[in-house]
Amino acid sequence: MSRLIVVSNRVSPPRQGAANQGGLAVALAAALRETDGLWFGWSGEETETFTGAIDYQTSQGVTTATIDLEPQDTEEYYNGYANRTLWPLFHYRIDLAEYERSFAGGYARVNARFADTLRPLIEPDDVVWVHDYHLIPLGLGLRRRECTNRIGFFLHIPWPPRRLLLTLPSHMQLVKSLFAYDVIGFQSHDSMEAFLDYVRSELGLEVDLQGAFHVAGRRVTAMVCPIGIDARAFAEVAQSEDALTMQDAMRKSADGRAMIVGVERLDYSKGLQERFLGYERFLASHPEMHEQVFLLQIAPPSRVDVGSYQEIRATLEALSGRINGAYATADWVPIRYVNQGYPHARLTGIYRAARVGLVTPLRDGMNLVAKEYVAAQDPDDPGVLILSRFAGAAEQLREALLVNPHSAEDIADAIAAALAMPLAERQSRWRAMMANIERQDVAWWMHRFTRQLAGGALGEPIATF
Ligand code: GDG
Repeated sequence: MSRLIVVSNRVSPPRQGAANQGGLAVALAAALRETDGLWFGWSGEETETFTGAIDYQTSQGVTTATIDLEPQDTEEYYNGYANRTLWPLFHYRIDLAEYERSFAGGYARVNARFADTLRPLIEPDDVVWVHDYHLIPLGLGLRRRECTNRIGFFLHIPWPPRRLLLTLPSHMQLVKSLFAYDVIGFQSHDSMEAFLDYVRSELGLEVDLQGAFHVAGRRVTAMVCPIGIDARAFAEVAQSEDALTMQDAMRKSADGRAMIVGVERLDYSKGLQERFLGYERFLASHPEMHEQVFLLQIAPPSRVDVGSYQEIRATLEALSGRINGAYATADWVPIRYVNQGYPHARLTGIYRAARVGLVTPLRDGMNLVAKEYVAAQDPDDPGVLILSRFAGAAEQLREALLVNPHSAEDIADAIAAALAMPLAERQSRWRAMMANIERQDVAWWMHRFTRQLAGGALGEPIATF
């Protein structure tokens, strides 16, 4: 088996007390351990002048190699091109996308720094797996440094429609740089089709039935590879003491009222504003449900240096204040809006105590919260998942109540339907979703991608299409 080198903007080495670890980090750590591999990325630290010095650390059998970046890199590459240009554009928000040459320059510079530092670490039989929108040109950078290894790329966020991508000044350069990879993985058919549409329409390339095309004498394969969670570990944590204590505390605090839960980083792509408006509509059209229900929205702040994130925070504060002001009574607050994060096990207990999981991103590559909510449920008395049809997860979780997150009425109707859903229907929907989540878990995702990257067959098709 070849040695695996994983490259991502940030690395998350395994920590003591794996309960707090994300499923992705755990799955990658397993593969890295198995192949004696390496995880390469930015340390998250700044240095005045870039040196390319590599900090190696080994923790629980996984070796990480990280580099520090300059403050200007952080500003132009990370806060700039990654989070002010590509993130909004790829989430269909060209109104928020900032096209600055300095950002594009910083992105190219940091990707070249990654390539310079990483290249000497790659040995002839290694397989390299690059992650996410921060590092799209890295594969090309490695090829230019005479790297002939198998190199794959996985995009965690959506790929935007061609007509939106055309607004990016250097769109063609960005797309062509992807052709340096042997395999390009997407979360959903929707994303892969958008990418292939560009490849066909803008570049006139022919794509075969396997999603492969030939360019400059090389074969490039696009594939759908939806990421999953560590479903078994998640269900176990959901029954841990910490989780059950939290579930119990939430039940007591709910005092007989049905809890609806939302959990996400505070990000405009997650549709929080639209969700609050949908819930407000539900309250307006269902006076009989007042004091019977409440929404717990957990939204830890993220990317606080970016202006659009400060704005969405202010908007949500105003909106939750307005809704609570209009509907609250002496002993009932309709929205509990919380800006802090919770440890993993306690979060799982919160999912389990919630009658409804409300997951309504306007666009999302996959959305793991939807899968986590389902995996945490009590099989005998499961809650109902309301899911945006614009999350990648909607291609797999067909038995959720699928909604258009832009429609307040759609959200309001789905909340009413979820709260009224009979036990037998909740159970049968839950079983179907859970079967999918267990089968196509994070290990399945990793093997599907690495098998394709190693040149093997794709294995079982993706279920429920
Ligand atoms: C990107 C793509 C894709 C959140 N609050 C707390 C907490 N979380 C955890 C959740 C979940 C994770 O963060 C969020 O994952 P998502 O998938 O929902 O969203 P992004 O962060 O936007 O991730 C996305 C993903 O990459 C993977 O490919 O699915 O589409 O945008 O695991 O549980 N965890 C804890 N406390 C919190 O308060 N412990």
